[in-house]
Amino acid sequence: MAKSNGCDSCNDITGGSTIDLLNQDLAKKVRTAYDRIEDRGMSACLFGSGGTCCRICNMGPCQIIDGVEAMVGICGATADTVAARNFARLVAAGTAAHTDHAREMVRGFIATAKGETPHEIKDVAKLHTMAEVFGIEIGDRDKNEIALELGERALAEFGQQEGTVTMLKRAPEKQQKIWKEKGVEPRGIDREVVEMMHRTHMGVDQEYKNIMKQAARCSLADGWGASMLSTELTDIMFGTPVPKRSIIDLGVLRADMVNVTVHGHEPLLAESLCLAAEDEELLALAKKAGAKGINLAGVCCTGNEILMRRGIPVAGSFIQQEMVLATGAVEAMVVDVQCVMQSVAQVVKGKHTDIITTNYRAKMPDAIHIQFEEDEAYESAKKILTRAIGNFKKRGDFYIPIDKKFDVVVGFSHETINYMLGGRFRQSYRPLNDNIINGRIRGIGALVGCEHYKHSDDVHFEIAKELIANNVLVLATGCAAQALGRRGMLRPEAATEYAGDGLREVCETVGMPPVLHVGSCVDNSRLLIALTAMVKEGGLGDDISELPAVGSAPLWMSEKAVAIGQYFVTSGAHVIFQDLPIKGAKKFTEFMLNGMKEEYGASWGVAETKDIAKAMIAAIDEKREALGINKKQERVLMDMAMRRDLEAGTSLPGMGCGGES
Ligand code: NFS
Ligand code: SF4
Repeated sequence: MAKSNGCDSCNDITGGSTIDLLNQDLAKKVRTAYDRIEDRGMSACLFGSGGTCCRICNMGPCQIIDGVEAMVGICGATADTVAARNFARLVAAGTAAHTDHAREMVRGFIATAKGETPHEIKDVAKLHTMAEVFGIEIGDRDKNEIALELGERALAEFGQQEGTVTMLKRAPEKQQKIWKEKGVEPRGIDREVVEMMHRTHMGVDQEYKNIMKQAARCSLADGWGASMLSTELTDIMFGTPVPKRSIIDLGVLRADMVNVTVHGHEPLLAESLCLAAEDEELLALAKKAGAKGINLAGVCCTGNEILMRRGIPVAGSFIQQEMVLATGAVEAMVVDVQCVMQSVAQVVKGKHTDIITTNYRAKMPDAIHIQFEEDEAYESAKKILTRAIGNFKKRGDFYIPIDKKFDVVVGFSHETINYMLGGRFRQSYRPLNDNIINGRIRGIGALVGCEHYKHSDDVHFEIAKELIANNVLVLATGCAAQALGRRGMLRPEAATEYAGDGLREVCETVGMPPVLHVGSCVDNSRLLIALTAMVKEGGLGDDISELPAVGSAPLWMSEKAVAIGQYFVTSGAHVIFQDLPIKGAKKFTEFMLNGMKEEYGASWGVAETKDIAKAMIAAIDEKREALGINKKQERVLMDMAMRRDLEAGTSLPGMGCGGES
């Protein structure tokens, strides 16, 4: 990490504790992605970043220059075709990642319903809601029986060949009509990924709009299919998130405990580790090794999953995964799938830390593998923790930053938002819609997705600051949410410090932060449900495209972020990224940035990070204008009835408890 001082990004890193760590000798020896970016010393290939490099057949690779006749592909493919194919393949890969994650969660759910895991069906109310969505009889049936039927129906959606994915019908009716008319309703989840890969094979679909039609269908199979199944069934099994206080910071590692970080995405293993970390036998073993106990901490989206549901602290986000290990204080980093850098196994060379892979799909050189079996979940978890405890005595020099920890309040599932804003006795989105209509809240801005080493770490913070100062309520997921947590934006106090008058008034009355942590990346499906609830509540138009709501993944890096962006656009929500690999193809770019609007009521947008907040606010104002609610209003104080309604939601179960465990 020698470059911690030279590079823009590192100078801004987060809450002070990363800088603090980087200044320690032991961390200076570690090479990170920042160093690798500097060492590469070359800028990205223009064809690759413009979307016009094709290597899908062996006559290529072909680098296409739009408008130059001699520079089409050997097969004659144009820039528009190639860029659309490449983009569509990003959507397919992102969808595949969410899909495979979701499939594992559904399989775990079925095993749980059969009593084969240490978990149980926790949220019976949500089980019943989902049973209704799937048309499953509830009556006085046992919860496990209903869950088993739901699980099997859900699993069948992956391989379904005809019909439509069930949860599409949760969308606003107008939205559903648009999808039907355009012929983009997903038939089955896996089918749409396979068809996307087929259509982008050499010599198949050669019309960029038609390619993007399948990309739209594929992305809906992610958002309203796989991701939504994953979120809902995981909630039923592990509990729907309610507000919890916790911490997101490197400093959550403990000097006197066995530190085990969970990194990846599928929370089945992490939940088992949470249970096993309280096992008497293991605690005795830890004590014998000289530790006070076992300290679990999250990284990336597994971190988000157990943060949201259990209040377990997060040690670091995507860009911090190497730094978490650079502390020298981690006995084991347990990884499963997605967003795990190959470098983590190199960072721990010469340290006592084990990198433990747990999923047969994702092995790493220089790591050890302990396969996680869901029917032996507890035993697998114990095996992993036993290994970590064995490492504690071998810990050498370490450094855990201790200052600048911000508390975070997390757990803003759709249900929590409903409850919190609607009040205990009248759960609804009415007060939210009313506050948008009366202008206290200007609109909704979703900040989602990854972090990126090529950009400064305060990008999310600066965007959120500008949004909330302009009374835009921010909903955050993924690593973006963690970045905001590190900067103190997930505290109720942030409303007083940063929010505009209207938003501040609402936040202070309810006691909520101006930036709500909604969950992991698969939990972007919660945003679809929240937006739908706003439409159904009335007063803000008939479909998602009329809502003053806009999304951005300012620092996207993974294909999953593109799949997410695509399903939001196809669902009617405008989405702004900092760049997209499309600019080498003129007609295709025009279609993505404008043409899609005619089809789905929303399009992609591109803006430099410093302009993203402005672009988001402009998009919100455009919707407010169209709804006729953009009048500049006098600030109206809430009347007593309204205040009572809002206050009814303040004392939530779980609020203020949880925390460091
Ligand atoms: Ni989302 Fe979450 Fe993070 Fe990006 Fe990776 S962990 S699934 S893909 S980097 S937000
Ligand atoms: Fe080149 Fe066409 Fe083959 Fe792509 S499909 S690599 S453009 S020949």
